[in-house]
Amino acid sequence: MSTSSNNIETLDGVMNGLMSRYRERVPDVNGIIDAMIADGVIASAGDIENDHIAFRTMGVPNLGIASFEKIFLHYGYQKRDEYNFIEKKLTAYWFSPPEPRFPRIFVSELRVHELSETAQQIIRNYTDQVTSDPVDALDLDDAQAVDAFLHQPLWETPTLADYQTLLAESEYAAWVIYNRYYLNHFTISVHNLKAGYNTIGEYVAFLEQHGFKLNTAGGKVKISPDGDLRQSSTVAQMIDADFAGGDTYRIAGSYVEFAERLVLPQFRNLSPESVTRAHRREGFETGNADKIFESTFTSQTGK
Ligand code: OOG
Ligand code: NI
Repeated sequence: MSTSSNNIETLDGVMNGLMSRYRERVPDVNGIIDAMIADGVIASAGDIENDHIAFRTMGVPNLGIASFEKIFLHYGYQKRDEYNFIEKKLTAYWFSPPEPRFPRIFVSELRVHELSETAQQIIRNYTDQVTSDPVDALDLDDAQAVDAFLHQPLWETPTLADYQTLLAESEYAAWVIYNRYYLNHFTISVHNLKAGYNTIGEYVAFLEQHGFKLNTAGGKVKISPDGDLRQSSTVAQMIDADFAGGDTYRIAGSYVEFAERLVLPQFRNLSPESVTRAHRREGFETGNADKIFESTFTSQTGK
């Protein structure tokens, strides 16, 4: 039994757990926060608006978006638009939050059945260990249980050979087989920062002055065709991964994203103080996202 106010409390707990593991895994997060504090952009991390967070999933029975989404639908998130990435063989949706203080969520899924037989077999070797939807067995009203679930192995630790075979065919597949439901990125809302930092161009200049390495796929700033959603991201940070059989290898972990959502044309006459999230460009953009995925790809991490 749960009331919606309980759900919001549980969601707070789940988000805090996700963000604390993410900050440990991705040193750029604290690095960027510290640089913003040093430059007087914010007083503390709490001043940052989190535009969205993102997760990656394997599209196989009992897993994928159909399983994963049950967690956040339970807390009042609503499923919104679908996006298709033909070459990367991915499907994604975004979910709008129950209250504007929570981030949007972007969840993608690998269409495993479109991969080669070899890659499918490798993936199924691991994911077939999941014989029922694990979210159905989870007490979604228990924030600690959900936090543990999001950071626990869903299948056996892969071998380095399997990781490398997957990497050669689908970098996304390799990322998920090792990193599972670890937070892929959080996103700093740039448009609500102080003047001088509140456009993506100015913000990217600030990041580069401080030495952060940016994803250059499709250019450092990805711009939607309507011009109103502008995104940049860091290159994923490398982690020392322990593989089955004792091999260790440096692989891509998670990254940080930056988004500027412009005020929609019909609201551009509003005074700046009266502009809210509802007046700005919503959702995501396939062309932008396609390049942001590459933040974890060797073409970017190996630069
Ligand atoms: C997600 C890439 C897309 C966005 O904001 O469009 C994305 C991922 O790398 O899993 O984050
Ligand atoms: Ni994103």
